[in-house]
Amino acid sequence: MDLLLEKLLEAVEFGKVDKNSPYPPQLKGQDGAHEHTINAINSGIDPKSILEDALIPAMGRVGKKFSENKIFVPQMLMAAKAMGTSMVQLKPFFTTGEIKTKGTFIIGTVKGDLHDIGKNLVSMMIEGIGWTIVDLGVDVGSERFIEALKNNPGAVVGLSALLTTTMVNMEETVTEIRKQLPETTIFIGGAPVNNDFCQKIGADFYAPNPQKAVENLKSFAS
Ligand code: B12
Repeated sequence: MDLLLEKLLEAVEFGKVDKNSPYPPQLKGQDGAHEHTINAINSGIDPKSILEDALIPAMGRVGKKFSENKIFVPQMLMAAKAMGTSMVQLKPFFTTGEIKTKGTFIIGTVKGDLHDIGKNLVSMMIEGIGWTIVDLGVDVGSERFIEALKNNPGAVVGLSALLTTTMVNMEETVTEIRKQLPETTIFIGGAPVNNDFCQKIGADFYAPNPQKAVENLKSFAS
């Protein structure tokens, strides 16, 4: 792998946000995710490769260490912060798509769940193919999804869940949307969900990553 990407992966994995950030002590004074991302972009590395070969694997490593009790929530938060710093630099590359909007995509992380990195990535990519994004944020209950759908007739909605314990809230949200606005097209995503779950709860599309979501959206909306 390119050395710049390796350095970026390490910075995100260990939660080194930028050069001035004192955390983690072993990387004090060294460049962080901010600088490595800018260097990678300036050296011509494809932003898609920055995302797929450095940032996403870094979060994968963080998750593995967390599940093995090798790190704890504060370290996970610092890694998320470092990833967010990189994403700020990458966003312009994923959102320079067509100017004319193709439709409105409402997105949120379901009630009880505070994870938003995946949701933000999906938003960025969908915005990049010309859709208007209404981002409801995290910990979003069914009533807020429904309110947003009523305010944006015909919009597509995307639900994200990262915890097995919040999958039930995703199901509840889909059920409520089906009751009140049965024609709505519903996308779901997030690490613990899959196609079987999508069918079981009556959502329309499951996508394991933003690329698949974009493909589904293009085929469905064309
Ligand atoms: C970073 C992180 C955190 C950060 C979140 C910061 C933030 N701003 O998001 C913090 C520290 C806050 C956190 C907290 C917790 N976390 Co956490 N977290 C993670 C971690 C390491 C990475 C998640 C991530 O961002 N992945 C990278 C992104 C890019 O991937 P993604 O989210 O899966 O999204 C992709 C796809 O799923 C898909 N997608 C996602 N959403 C959507 C939506 C749509 C519509 C579509 C189409 C696609 C799609 O596209 C995305 C891009 O490819 C994961 C481990 C892991 N590897 O997943 C644990 C993990 C999810 N967390 C876990 C846990 C247990 C917790 C806590 C309960 C810990 C605690 N004891 O407090 C709390 C819960 C807080 C809450 N109420 O939500 C567990 C969940 C276990 C489970 N199965 O339920 C995991 C799996 C870690 C582990 N191995 O145990 N966490």
